[in-house]
Amino acid sequence: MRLNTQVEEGLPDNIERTSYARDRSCSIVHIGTGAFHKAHQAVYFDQLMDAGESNWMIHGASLRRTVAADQLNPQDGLFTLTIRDGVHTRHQIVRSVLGVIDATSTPNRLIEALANPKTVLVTLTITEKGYYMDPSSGELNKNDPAITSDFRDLSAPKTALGYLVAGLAHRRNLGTKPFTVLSCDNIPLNGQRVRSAVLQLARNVDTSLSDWIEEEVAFPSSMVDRIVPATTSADITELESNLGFRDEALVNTEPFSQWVIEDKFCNERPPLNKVGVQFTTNVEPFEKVKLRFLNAAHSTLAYLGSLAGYRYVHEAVADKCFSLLIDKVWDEAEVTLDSIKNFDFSDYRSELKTRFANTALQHRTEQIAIDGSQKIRQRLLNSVIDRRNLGLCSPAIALSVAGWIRWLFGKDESGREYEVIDPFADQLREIVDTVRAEPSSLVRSMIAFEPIFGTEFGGDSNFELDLRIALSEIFEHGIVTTVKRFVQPQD
Ligand code: CS2
Repeated sequence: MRLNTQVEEGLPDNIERTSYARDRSCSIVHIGTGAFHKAHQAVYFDQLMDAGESNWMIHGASLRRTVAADQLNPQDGLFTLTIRDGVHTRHQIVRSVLGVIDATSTPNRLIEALANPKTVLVTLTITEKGYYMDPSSGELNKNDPAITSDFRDLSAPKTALGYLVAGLAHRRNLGTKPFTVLSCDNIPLNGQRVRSAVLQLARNVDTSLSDWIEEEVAFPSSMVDRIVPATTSADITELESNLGFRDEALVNTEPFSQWVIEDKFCNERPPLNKVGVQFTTNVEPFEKVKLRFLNAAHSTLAYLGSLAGYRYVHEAVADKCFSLLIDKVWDEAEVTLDSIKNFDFSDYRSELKTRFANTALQHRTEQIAIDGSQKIRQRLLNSVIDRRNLGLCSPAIALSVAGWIRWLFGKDESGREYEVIDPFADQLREIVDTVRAEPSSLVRSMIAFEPIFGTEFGGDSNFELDLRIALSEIFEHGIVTTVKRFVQPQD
């Protein structure tokens, strides 16, 4: 029995769910209907409608794969959110997604939804690489085939950026107010970045369109936070045997959830403050804290932890030496952060440790390791740059970055091979294959890879030295001993 509206109506009361009538219109188009969206934005809008606000249903859309549509459409958009704190498990049916537009087969349907005057907000979770930007400079990668295709023709766009421009162009032609574009990805100043990319694409279509977008469209930045491990088939089977229905769109998450949004909308603003979302004039301090603490630690555990044989985040942080390493990475990051009113760094750090230790989440280190080239700049390298400006070096962060470089070898210390999933996998692999395990040349060649490192690290002999020391130690003694010696140098 597969979850759908009829099945949901017959579910016992102990399965939590909202009770508003779902036959209301959609004001939101969400591009990138994956697990994160389902466990985060979809839940906030579900609660918002349950709190009496109308018309905040979501049209999901996916651009690359049919999975989201295959999972959600036969279920009338319904899915179960399983929230695990390590002791208790709660199941909640989320009802705010109307269905998913499969743009791989029906691009026009997505353009129509974007052009529809009822759509007031377009949210995005397309992951870092979905923005086609150079991680170091934030510049649009105009040579990428998907972007060159969108530059040529926007009748069936290849990228989310292309869809935004196509949708906005229709609205302008029809005299319809534009929608707000709200990025929900882990990129610094995500609003400004998506705005600049959209303007570059639009300028190519027609400069009067880009002028209109520049004047009329709001691109607030936002900081999103909730840990959402990929769902496994075992999770789906377990839910079916516990609750009696099958849910192909199931997602698992933790109790924690946070969303901070820059208060800048050009069309109706959902009153999300009613359900715990914070609107602010400046998201940047929140973004930095999250990227440089939570995500920096995640990436550290992903590469070093996974290479050391830890499959899950909770296993890696249970290792005292890895936990101490995270403290050192955080100590280095903390001096680069602006203070936030009513926000205590040490409380946040200890809350993060508790979140990471959640054994019920089963958050795979290899899941976080994906697309490192798109992540390490904002999570790790930007702290190094800020510290250097303060006259400080960053040995703990260098060890974390060395873990990423070691990860690019595609084989761990026990000889197990794995795939390095990354848009730059081929180029990075070439660097690794050329210089192999010779730390000095390897570090120099990596630092010269401008899409990630920019030009800022070429003359930084301190960082280069720290990286070289860390890599040499890893090659000579292995990950576990290197981490141990780093956190307990006296041993
Ligand atoms: C993780 C994030 O996969 C990753 O790169 O670091 O998805 C992380 O779980 C979220 O940002 C938490 O909010």
